[in-house]
This record gives sequence, C-alpha cells and structure tokens, in this order.
Amino acid sequence: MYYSYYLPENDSSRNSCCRYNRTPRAPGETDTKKMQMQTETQRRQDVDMEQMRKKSGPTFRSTEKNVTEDVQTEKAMTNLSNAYASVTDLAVSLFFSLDLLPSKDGKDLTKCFLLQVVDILLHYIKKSFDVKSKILDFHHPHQLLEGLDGFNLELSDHPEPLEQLLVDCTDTLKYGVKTGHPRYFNQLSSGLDVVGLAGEWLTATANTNMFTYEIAPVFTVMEMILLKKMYEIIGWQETEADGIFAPGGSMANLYGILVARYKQYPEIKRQGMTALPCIVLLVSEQGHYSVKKAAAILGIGTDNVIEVKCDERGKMIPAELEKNILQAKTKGQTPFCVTAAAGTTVFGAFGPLHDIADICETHGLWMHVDAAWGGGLLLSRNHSHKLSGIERANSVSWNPHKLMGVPLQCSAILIREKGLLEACNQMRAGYLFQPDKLYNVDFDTGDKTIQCGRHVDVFKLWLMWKAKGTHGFEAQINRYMELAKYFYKVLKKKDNFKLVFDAEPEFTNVCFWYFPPRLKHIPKGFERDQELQKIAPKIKSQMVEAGTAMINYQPCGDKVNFFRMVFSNPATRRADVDYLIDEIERLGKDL
Ligand code: ABU
Repeated sequence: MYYSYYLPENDSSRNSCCRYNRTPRAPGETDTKKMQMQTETQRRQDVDMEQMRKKSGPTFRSTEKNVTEDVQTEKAMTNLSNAYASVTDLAVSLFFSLDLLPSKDGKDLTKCFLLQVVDILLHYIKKSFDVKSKILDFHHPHQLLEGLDGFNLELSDHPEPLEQLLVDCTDTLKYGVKTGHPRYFNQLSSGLDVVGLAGEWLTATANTNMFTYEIAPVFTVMEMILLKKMYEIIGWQETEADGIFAPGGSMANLYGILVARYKQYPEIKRQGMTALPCIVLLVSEQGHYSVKKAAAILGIGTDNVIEVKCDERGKMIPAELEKNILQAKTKGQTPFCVTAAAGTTVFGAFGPLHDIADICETHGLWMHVDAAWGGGLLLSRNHSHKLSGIERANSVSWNPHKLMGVPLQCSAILIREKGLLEACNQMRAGYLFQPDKLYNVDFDTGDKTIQCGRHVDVFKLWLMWKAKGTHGFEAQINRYMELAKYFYKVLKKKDNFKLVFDAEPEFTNVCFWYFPPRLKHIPKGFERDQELQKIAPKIKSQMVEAGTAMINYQPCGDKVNFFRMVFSNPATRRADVDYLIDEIERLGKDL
C-alpha cells in the first residue's frame, strides 16, 4: 500500500527517499546480498502495486476517507508496507531491515514516516477547524474494544509494518474528539493552538526530564522565566516567590495545601499526622473537588474540609467563612488554610479575595487561591480587577492550559515564600541532586516537587508567549469575554431558555436551562424539575451522536441539570454560538 507525503521542491533527499522506499527494499540498495533475497514474486507484487498506484492515484488505506486528497503539492510516493520500526527475527531482519533511526541507513525512512505522520496531523487539524466536519464520530466503549472497521486496539506479540502504524494514527484521531473544533464547548480547556502544538512536538522530541538542570538546561531556565512572569502578573516580587509547573490543577491545589500545612507544622514531614492537632481546611462550596481529594491524600480527611456557603452567583460569603472558622475553633478543631476560588468550574465565579484575605490574616490562616481557570483573566487589563486581592494569597494555582489555550497539560503552583516548596518536599536523592556539580545547583528544581520524573510542560507556553506576546493572550481572552456577553444577550431574548443566574457574565461561563414547549405549561416545582432534569442529558446525547457540537451539563445544589456554556476556544465565532442555540432548540423541542 502506498502513501503520499510532501517534500519541499528543493529537498535534496527527495529522490533518494522516494526511490529508497518505492519497493519493499531490502536493507540498503547497495547491499546486493540482501537484494538477492528479494524474490521474483515480491518484485512482481511491487510492479503490480506501482501500476495500481498509477491508476488510482495516491491512496491511503484507512477508515478515514481521502486523507491525502487536499495535498496539492508535489507528491512523492513511498512504501512503508514492508518497513518496520522493529524486527524480531532473523528472516524479517534480513529482508525488511528498513528500520527507522537509530538504525544505520534509517534516516530517509524516518523522514518519510514522520512526514506522513505530519500529513495525517495536518489533515486532522484542517478538519478540526472546519465547522462542516463532525466534532466526533461517537462509538460506545464496547465497540472500540471489539474493533471498528479495521481499527483494532488489541496488541500483538509481533511487529506491525509502519504502514499499519500510520493507519492506526489516522484511526486514533478519527474516533477521537476534535477539541479544537469551533463548536467544542465541553471543557474549560479547548482549542488547538498551532504554535503550542509545535511546542509539544519539540518537547516530545527532546524527551527529557525536568528534575535537573543537568538534563534540561534550557527548559529549567524557561520555567524560571515563566514563573517570574506569572509572579509579576499576580503582583508578587520575584524575590519573595517560588513555584513549579505541576501536572494539572488538582495537583497544583494539592501542592498549595501541602505547603500550607508544612508552613504551620514543619514537624509533619518527619512525624506525620500524629504530631498535629485536628486540623481543618475551609473551601468555597463551589470550589473544585480536588481540594477534598487533597485532604484525603494528605491524611487530613474529607470530614475535615469545611465547605463555606456561597451566594447565588457562586461567590464565597465572607461572613460565612468567619462563622465557620469560629465554629471550628469552638469545636476544638484547628483551621490552617482557606481555599478561595478565582473562576469556579461551573459558574465561573470569583470569590471576594480581599475579604477572604482579611479573614485569613485575622486568624493567621494560609490563603490558597484556586485560579486554575480564572488565572488567565489576569492578562486582561479590562477584567483583571475581578481577581483583585490575589496578590495577598500565600499560594495560587493557575492553569495556562485552560483560558490561555496552551495544549494540555500546563499548570503551575505559585507560592509567596521562597524556599518553602523545597523545604517541604526535599529528599536530597544523592544520585540526582549532587551538591558538587559543575553548575549552580539552585537550578536543579526537582527536589521542590512531590514527583521525581516531571514532564516538560513549559516549552509550549513559552513558545506561545513568544508568538502572541502578553497582549496577544489578552486580546484572545477579551474576545472570549465578548462572546460570553453576546451569548448571554441572545439567550436572554429567548423564551425557551432560562439563565441560571440572570446577570451579565463575570467570566466566560454562562449557565442555562432549555425548556421544551411542553414543560412551559408545568408550574415551577418538583414535578417540573423532575422533567427538566432529563432534558439536558437527552439533548447532549443526541448532540454527541450527531457530532454537531459538545457542551457540558450538570446539576448543582438544588438546581437540576443545566447546561454550562464556556468560551476558551479561539476558533469559536458568533455564528457558532448561534448554531449551538439553534441546535439545542432543534434537538430539544419535541422532548
Ligand atoms: N477542573 C477541571 C476541568 C473541568 C472542566 O473542564 O469542566
């Protein structure tokens, strides 16, 4: 089976690369001994295949149709059907030793293979941005497990040819979700940034580990530069701040709470929880579930997480916080930390950070701000005031992979005290963190973390920041805010939609119910709620099956299932917002 790939006009390796692979080449065309092993039958097959290719043009045997149809540039043909990335027995290795690098002579085949992977990815990227393409081709888990139209996820003991790997790459994308699609609104992280993507490719190519400067010199310094930028944006002095990139917002929140506890009780590190009084932490009732998870992981226990009441907009009520702290103390509990939210997951609410900071200062409590979602808003001069008071926090979680659109994952924990992260987590593994290295070992940041191996999450963010500048991020974020306002205004005019909170959105979250005509006649109350509860899941199911759009829903407190619209996708336009509303009406009107 033949594939097409693009090589630049002036690429000197084009000819060698094409000829190299046109036949299932024995290892090295100059290697006559191996060439002799190519049978007459095999040669005939090659001729047949070449004739077939000429007749039908470039083909790509995948369940994804016409994957190469839009490659208009000059094409070179290559044959990877007999090429392997690995060989396991002598016969195969003698005949098909067209291995990828680092195999000797593997350079051209590696290039052919990777260019074809790029072709597949480009095709997918183009489709992702095309509103006419489906967001997903939904299948149930059992269908994927059983295998689909030649796409088999089972693994074999024997190597498969590179051709098959390309088909599998195509099919993996085909049956996935196009999170960069303009009508993908399902999660807080969405979109497909091409520069970020390039950053991720480079990161994977470098394939190093963040634990020491020794093996990640450039990335380590980049991390420092990015953290410095983030401290400045929050309003902290570089000299007083510290931080680390972590694998996601939940881990960043875990770090915040871990360090908060260590600050208050450094003996925890050696003696464990038995050395501590009954400590409790307080969190907004709209706060992220990772705070409870952190309490469970850290041995604090979920019963010792006090959820503080919020107002109807989802903001923590300061008087409730004060009341909860005093009640806990009366009960003999010892509050040590308050987790405030800057951009809650469902409502996008910003807590009153100054009021919370005042209370924390009065009671000597650590203030952690979960700005995993809302942190990006600090980049907008129009909207950053919504996080006013964040500079008074002791620690902040901020996920550039959400509002800033950096490819997953990219998340930071920022601490307003130098040295605390390291003191809390340091274990001084002698085989990694030797004090007598040739460089300044302050740049070995790995002992600040609870991990050993740490993925390089910084390069894509650094590259995107280069590409956009701070102002580019700002413009993008301001546009999301405009879209949220537009969406709110359109919904407000529609009889069959009802906003969960009827006020101009403070962030890009807009929560709403859709009422099919038959529900409009049922009076507000239990019976109507019973019916309304089923509407969003039914609409979503149909939407997913049709692959037309994706939006999240959830119940919250006494509010039955409602949709959460959210904007963080640079590809989304007003027309997509209009489309979503029409689509919900179309799918929901007869329910
Ligand atoms: N807090 C993780 C992301 C949640 C969401 O995308 O809705």
